[in-house]
Amino acid sequence: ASLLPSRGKGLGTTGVEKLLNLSHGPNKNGGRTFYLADQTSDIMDGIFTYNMKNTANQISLYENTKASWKDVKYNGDSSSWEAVGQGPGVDAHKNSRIVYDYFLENHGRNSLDDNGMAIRSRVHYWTEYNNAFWSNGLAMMTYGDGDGQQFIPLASLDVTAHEMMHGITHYNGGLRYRFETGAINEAFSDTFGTIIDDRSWDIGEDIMGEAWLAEGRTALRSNEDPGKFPVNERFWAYSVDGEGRYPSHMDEYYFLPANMDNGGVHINCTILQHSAYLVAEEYGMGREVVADTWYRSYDYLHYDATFAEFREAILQSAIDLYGEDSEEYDAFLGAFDDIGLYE
Ligand code: ASN
Ligand code: ZN
Repeated sequence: ASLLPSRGKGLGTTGVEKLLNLSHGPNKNGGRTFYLADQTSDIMDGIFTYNMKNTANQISLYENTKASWKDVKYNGDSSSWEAVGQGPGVDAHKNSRIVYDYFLENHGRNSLDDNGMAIRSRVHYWTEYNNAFWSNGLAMMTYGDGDGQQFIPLASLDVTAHEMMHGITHYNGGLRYRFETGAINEAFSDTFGTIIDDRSWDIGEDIMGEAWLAEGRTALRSNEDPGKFPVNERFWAYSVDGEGRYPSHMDEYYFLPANMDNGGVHINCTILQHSAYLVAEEYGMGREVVADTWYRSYDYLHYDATFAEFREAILQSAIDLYGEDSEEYDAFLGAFDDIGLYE
């Protein structure tokens, strides 16, 4: 029997109540089962969230059923999803819809591929898993629950937007996940993550675990002041001053080998996203100017783009949108000077 749409509500990981778009259908006990399946948009295929039940392989979860894993959405016995363990599902499901709506309303983009593709997320991945990721091959997002020390469940709005942006980058031609190009890829994800979750310019303020909070790590990365947080200790020796802080200027670029964070993709990205912060706040152009210009710059990038080519792509996009004599163009130019990125 096909499922019917319904509304529900739930509590996210940090205890915030959220309205949800669900589906429901009859179950074999004569009652109803509710699913994290949002099929309320007639121009896209739907938003579906899956429960990995702390395993790493969803196929094995359903091998005794006739269903393909894609058919087995996260289910609950009520339209109210308020149990503690349901928080990651609630967050991933709701935040996917917020990010989908953001791109549709602000950039006229219909889902990750701009063709209405289904948005799928898996939560409760593995055990104590301290990460979240987008997979090009699976074409979906995956979220761990964290180990409680470094991270708590990772499906916050900024992280969800970050991961979905990896999907958008992929369907826009991709940016090879290595060295400078990979750092551009990461900078797109962090910049849109913080623009869509507009409470701050930090990434990950809702996912930090006890031990890291106790060390003053109130977020994972900052666009405003990258140096306020440390990079992974393994990379400290590669920092110019040995102090292992995230960089905000080309003079602080980390020259890491390919087998260390793909050449520093999650480190050197903060140089570029700091320029986004500067344009929005110090030059006073606001988040929308940054978002529109960065989004347009995909048109000028290619799979192996360098930082210098990224700079050109942004400046050309600013000319397209605002003209060469505009304060917006001057702001991007000034911010690139500020981070030491020249042609
Ligand atoms: N959280 C990381 C990211 O989205 C995972 C990874 O390194 N692929 O970039
Ligand atoms: Zn990323």
